[in-house]
Amino acid sequence: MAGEDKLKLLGTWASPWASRVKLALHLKGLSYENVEQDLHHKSDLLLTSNPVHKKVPVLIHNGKPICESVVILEYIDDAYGTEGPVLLPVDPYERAIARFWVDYIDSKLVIPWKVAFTANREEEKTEGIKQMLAGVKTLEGALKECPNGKPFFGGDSVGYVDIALGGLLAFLQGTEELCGTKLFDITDTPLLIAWVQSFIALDAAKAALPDVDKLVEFAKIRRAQIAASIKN
Ligand SMILES: N[C@@H](CCC(=O)N[C@@H](CS)C(=O)NCC(=O)O)C(=O)O
Repeated sequence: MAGEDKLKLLGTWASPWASRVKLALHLKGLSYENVEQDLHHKSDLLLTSNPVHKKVPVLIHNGKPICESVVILEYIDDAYGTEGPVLLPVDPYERAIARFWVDYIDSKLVIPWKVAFTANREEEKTEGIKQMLAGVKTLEGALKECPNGKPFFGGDSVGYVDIALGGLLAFLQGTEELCGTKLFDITDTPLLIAWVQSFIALDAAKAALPDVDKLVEFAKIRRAQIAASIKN
């Protein structure tokens, strides 16, 4: 894959889904061009690369676009299997289990997170947080099932589930700050607390994840914009 191999990422700094892709690229040690997108004025490159959803992230590999963060993660693993760590388990059953948990993260954590992170109404925020706390507790159970107390869902090293959750990490921490609720708690989720510490210590996480304070400021502005658009 060396030589003329070219990777271009269309993303935004405040996208948890783009963060997933960045994490995978850094973990694999792949160099890429990061092309920051303005989602209020979508570029022709974004519109032609993702004509169906018109969303980031899009990974363009030698001119060919791949869309949807989890599809991109699997593509990176398929296309660069021999470079860096393998993200998805090799065993078909283990692969299926990893895919199950990524789907769980996207449906049971991401959807209520969007509500909690952007809602202006207190009841909406509370409901979003309640659902997230339930989701986080279930993930704690999943981590407990991992053999021999390994630090990551992927075992000794970071895998597909870790990247899917890790891409959200700064956003979950920002939500804790914005909503004044601890999502990861030493009593209820001690394994996830340890997971967070192991994850943020990774060079890939340092390179790929956005600054939490910057995200919180960004979310406050977004909330104000949403509130103003509801009033008008
Ligand atoms: N399911 C998609 C979600 C991507 C997504 O929602 N991207 C947002 C940015 S965080 C976006 O591009 N929004 C622009 C829009 O909705 O017009 C994935 O996993 O890649």
